[in-house]
Amino acid sequence: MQSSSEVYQNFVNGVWKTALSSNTYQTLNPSDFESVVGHFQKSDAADVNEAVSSAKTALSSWKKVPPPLRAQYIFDVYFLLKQRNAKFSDTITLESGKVTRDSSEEVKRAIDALEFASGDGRRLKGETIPSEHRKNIIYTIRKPIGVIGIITPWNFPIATCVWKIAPALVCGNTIVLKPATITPLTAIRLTELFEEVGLPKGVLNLVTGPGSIIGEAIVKHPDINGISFTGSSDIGRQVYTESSRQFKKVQCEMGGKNAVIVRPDADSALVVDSIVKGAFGSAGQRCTATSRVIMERGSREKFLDALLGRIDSLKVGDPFNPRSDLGPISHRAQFEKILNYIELGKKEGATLIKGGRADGLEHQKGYYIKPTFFDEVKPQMKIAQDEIFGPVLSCISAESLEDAVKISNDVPFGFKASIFTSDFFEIMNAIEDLDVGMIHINSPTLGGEVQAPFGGLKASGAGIREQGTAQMEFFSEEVVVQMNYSKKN
Ligand code: UN1
Repeated sequence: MQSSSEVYQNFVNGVWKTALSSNTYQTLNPSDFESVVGHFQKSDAADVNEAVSSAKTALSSWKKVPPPLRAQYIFDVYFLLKQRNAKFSDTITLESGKVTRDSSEEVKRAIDALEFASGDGRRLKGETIPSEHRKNIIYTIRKPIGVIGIITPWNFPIATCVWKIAPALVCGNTIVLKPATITPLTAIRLTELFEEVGLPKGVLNLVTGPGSIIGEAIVKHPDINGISFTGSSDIGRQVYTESSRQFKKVQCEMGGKNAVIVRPDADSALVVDSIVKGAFGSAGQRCTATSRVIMERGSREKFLDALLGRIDSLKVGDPFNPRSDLGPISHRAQFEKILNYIELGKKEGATLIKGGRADGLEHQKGYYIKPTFFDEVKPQMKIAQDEIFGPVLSCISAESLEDAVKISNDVPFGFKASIFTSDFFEIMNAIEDLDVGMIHINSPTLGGEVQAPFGGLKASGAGIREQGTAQMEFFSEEVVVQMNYSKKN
């Protein structure tokens, strides 16, 4: 693949411009790390200050635009993105390494999020509440929070941007967006769509650069009133702590260590298909990925052979090749982290059945890792406790449903869990006892639908959920009005 010498800019106050320092950095194609995707602004706190002041100025008129008219811009972007799905999907594949099937599924998710949020312009409702006083009425209205800092991850370069930006704008906020350092191009292309539909200047600003500098500058900035963050639990903790210290409204969507519990009666084909999708889709780089499978020893024969056979049939390779099931890992640091975990798993005494670094010719210039399967994993091993964020699946044995639920719960994370069975009583008990934000019955741990709230418990999520009706709750403040029309107190 050819290197690009194109230089991309920040978007501040409706203008594409270079960082004040004039510094840039480059990103690399993860399936061919000798080729440059583009050159991006290496912004610092001064650029963040400028973007925040532009967003602050734009806020006073943007918040007066009636919500259904604000939502019209979202609707217009929805139409553009629908037409350009394939182009966006290619950009995602180029900079993140996701196979095109996964990329276009992600774009579809962004389209759904735009559709859902644009309807919210006509539904930004409050409520009326009876008063204990005669001739008094209480009602609530929804006001914007103000300037929102949006910080997004590299594994979902468009969907996470969209499902934060769209409701934030409908609620009347203005935005400073900081996309992931290694996948800024998709966010730039998305910002161009908002420019194309004529979003007023200063309402959406974008700055690119290192999280340690501009992410921190955004979180600390006194004129930023709310933060919506998606990323690791380690960074999320810092974002949450600093934001709370300043009484900013904050939501953090973070890591997972999601388990699939397979009961002896489960349908084998469904189990295998769901685990393979969950563990190896997007090369396991999703907070909703399946990283543990928990089953009873007596069930192993029924499921394991079929599962290992399916894993063998997965093709690792060029993410633009429609036959590839797994593309490369998105960047070097993540690639090395995953390989280190594979080494650690062996040292901890787990049995590596298959996987590790891919070694074919076509893999030489990319960060490719084969679907990796560890057997005989003990629940307290690091590979069963830490979020690896790669195509690594651990198989853990349980004695009973109760034991399986306990193992599923006994990790720092609480994003998702799946259970496969047709037994009504087991299903109901699992739903009651699983400590996660999202539970799947007979379906993979992956994903979510934009009209449902999305997020986890414990180290997986903090603050009000994203998506669903929760998104309007997060991106607006509910203000109470009490009116007395009795002419006395
Ligand atoms: C999904 O897995 O369907 O970081 C979406 C993540 C999430 C987005 C996940 N914020 O993986």
